[in-house]
Amino acid sequence: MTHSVRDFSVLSRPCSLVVFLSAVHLLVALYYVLYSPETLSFLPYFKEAFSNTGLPTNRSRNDGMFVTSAQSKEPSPDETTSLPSAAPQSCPETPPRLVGPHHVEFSNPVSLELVRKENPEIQEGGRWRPKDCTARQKVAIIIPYRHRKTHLKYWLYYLHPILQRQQLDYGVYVVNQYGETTFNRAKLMNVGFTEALKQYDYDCFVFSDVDIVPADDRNLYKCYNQPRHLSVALDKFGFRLPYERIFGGASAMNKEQFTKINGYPNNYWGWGGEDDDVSNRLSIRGLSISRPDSIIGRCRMITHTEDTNNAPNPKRFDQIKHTRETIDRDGLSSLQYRLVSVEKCPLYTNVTVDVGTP
Ligand code: UD2
Ligand code: MN
Repeated sequence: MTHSVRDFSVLSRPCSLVVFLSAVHLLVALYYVLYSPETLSFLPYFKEAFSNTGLPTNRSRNDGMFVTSAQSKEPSPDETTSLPSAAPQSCPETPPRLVGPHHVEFSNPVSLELVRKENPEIQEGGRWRPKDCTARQKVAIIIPYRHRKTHLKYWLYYLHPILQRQQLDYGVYVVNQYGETTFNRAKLMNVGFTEALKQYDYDCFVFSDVDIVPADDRNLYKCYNQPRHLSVALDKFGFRLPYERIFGGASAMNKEQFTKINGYPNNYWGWGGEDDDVSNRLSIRGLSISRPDSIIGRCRMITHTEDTNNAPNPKRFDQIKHTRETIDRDGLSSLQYRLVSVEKCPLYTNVTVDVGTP
């Protein structure tokens, strides 16, 4: 008996060491389970599951609701459940799978089914992010739109693969002007900025016409230290800038740059002038325009005739003379619109908005 007791005491030291090490192991494992990025990325869904009373919805409507920019709610965390969760390392500065110049043509029609088939990773609402690295920027692409379905299909067909190769965490927002009143491209941009921020915490905004497609994927659709003009060498203009201060077509501004200029003006109805007003806003606020060179900046524009209800704005020449007086009172600060619907289509988010009349 004494002998066996002595035996146990010989064992007790290694045993307690084993128990101690197991406890440490358990605690470390528990820590990783609770605080790993995967678990954290599930938390919002747990929260939603416990707080949700109805069915999950991918469509929000507020017919008849009048929205001002001041009412825009806090950016919500990404609510798109099937996107890959953030990877630990950030994506390389230069995306590795770019192809450089590529062929762009608008002769054979493309269908949305084809675009979906060729881009199986795009999530509803036109959202995508890389799965093997964390994108350097969260980019909302804002497209002013009305009655240009054929152009939109080409745009989606060419741009989705390019934006994926550029490793951006991006979403496509088609801002569709409701009704048949005079078109207001600039106001649609302000609505796109405001509505995209309600969906996700974007830090960069690319504003692009629906008919412009880059012909070189090294032309990164992201933001830079200065506002970026992207469509610098358009076929329409003989592959060069028609004038130095041009900022129309496709351009990118981060949140800070865009709010610094108070966004786009809301009072340019019909064709023209609004892009030059933004260019004035940039120089008034001490910002300059950055651009890729004319090789990387090659773009194609789909040729088209004048749209109905978008005749040249006769007031534009006078308006662009007065940007200095209007910049503070006309823009994001005075934005008012009636949101008709926000619909998450498979390849883009369709924001339909009543912007009113002149
Ligand atoms: C030039 C500018 C453009 C804008 C416009 C004057 C370039 C390369 N482009 O383009 O940025 O400043 O002049 O407003 O400098 N849209 C519709 N439906 C309509 C009308 C317009 O969807 O009924 C949208 C669409 O995205 C279109 C954009 O507005 O691409 C600009 O209109 P545009 O294509 O008629 O103007 P454009 O080509 O002269
Ligand atoms: Mn055009």
